[in-house]
Amino acid sequence: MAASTVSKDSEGIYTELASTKQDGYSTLGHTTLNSSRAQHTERLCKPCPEGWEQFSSKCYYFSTEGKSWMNSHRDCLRRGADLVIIESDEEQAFINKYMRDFNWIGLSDLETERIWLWVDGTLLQKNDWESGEPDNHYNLDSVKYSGADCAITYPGENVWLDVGCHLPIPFICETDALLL
Ligand SMILES: [Ca+2]
Ligand SMILES: [Ca+2]
Repeated sequence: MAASTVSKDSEGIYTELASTKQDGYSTLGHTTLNSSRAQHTERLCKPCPEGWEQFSSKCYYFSTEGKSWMNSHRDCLRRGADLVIIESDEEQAFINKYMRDFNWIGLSDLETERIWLWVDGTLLQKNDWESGEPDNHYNLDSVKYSGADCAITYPGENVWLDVGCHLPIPFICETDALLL
């Protein structure tokens, strides 16, 4: 009889503990899961990071600071992006809406003169050069310099120029948007 009582008591205590634990885990589990889901959903609902603009399935960052083409390229890479690759009139029109002045784009003939490559290594096909450009020259303070291997754009049509890569100019980064 004594053994049976102990057994019942033990069982009773064990059951009670297990039930408390289950409730505790259950509550904790739901709370954690729900708040984690809420945060996840909030992040995914914004296709572009704070301070970036969306066009189609891409996000664009318009710098306010001027840097050399190479440092602009590095800056974009650090942001998980690269300098913008302009593939359509629609994309150029979108960029024009946000661009205030000259901006670097991801186009250069640094490797081989007159062979214009985008930063992803593709050869320039459709182009938007200003009349007479690219001419491997640029003007600065009314002086004409030779050696222009990096491309800039400004708002409008036929708006690309080749200028000296070292000039401190604002830039545009582009990366994929988070789309569901
Ligand atoms: Ca050149
Ligand atoms: Ca030029």
